[in-house]
Amino acid sequence: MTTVDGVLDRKLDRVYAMLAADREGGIVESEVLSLADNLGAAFGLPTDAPKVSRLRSALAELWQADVRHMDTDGNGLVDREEFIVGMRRSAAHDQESYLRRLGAMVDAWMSICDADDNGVIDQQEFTTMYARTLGASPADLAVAFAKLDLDGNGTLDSQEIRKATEEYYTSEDPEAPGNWLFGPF
Ligand SMILES: [Ca+2]
Ligand SMILES: [Ca+2]
Ligand SMILES: [Ca+2]
Repeated sequence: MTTVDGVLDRKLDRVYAMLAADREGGIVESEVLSLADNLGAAFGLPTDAPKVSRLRSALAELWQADVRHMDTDGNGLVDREEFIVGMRRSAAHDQESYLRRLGAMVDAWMSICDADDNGVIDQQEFTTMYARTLGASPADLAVAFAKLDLDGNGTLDSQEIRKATEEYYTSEDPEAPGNWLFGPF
């Protein structure tokens, strides 16, 4: 039994919870892909919108390359423990391509969030995303946004997002700003 106590384990556990939605017992491909539709819907986008399709493709690649191999007991579901162990194994096996796949997913996620299409995420877009998808409070999200906005210019650009993605999925540092990528940590 893997215990969820380290910083990285806690973060992976949160990703698991997002992917698992309300399903008991583990995650399946259709549910992972439906995350794209759900996020799009939060921004009023139809399921065939290009931004939604892009996120669905990135999630499908992540499923094919990483997640589907994690069902080690072969019961057709990737449960919490299989997911956390599997993500750590993917990172150890080939961190560069693992981070490339995660980066593509996070970029697609953020492009849905970039409602005014100016290429960066402002605080209002960030707050809208997580208030609608995670139900986080605006005050907590303001703190998260300030952590991720490394140069303090009021927007998150692709470099800041990429750095946060790398930290989120690899760092054990409890103070890493990237820990806040998916809202309050
Ligand atoms: Ca399983
Ligand atoms: Ca924007
Ligand atoms: Ca910035």
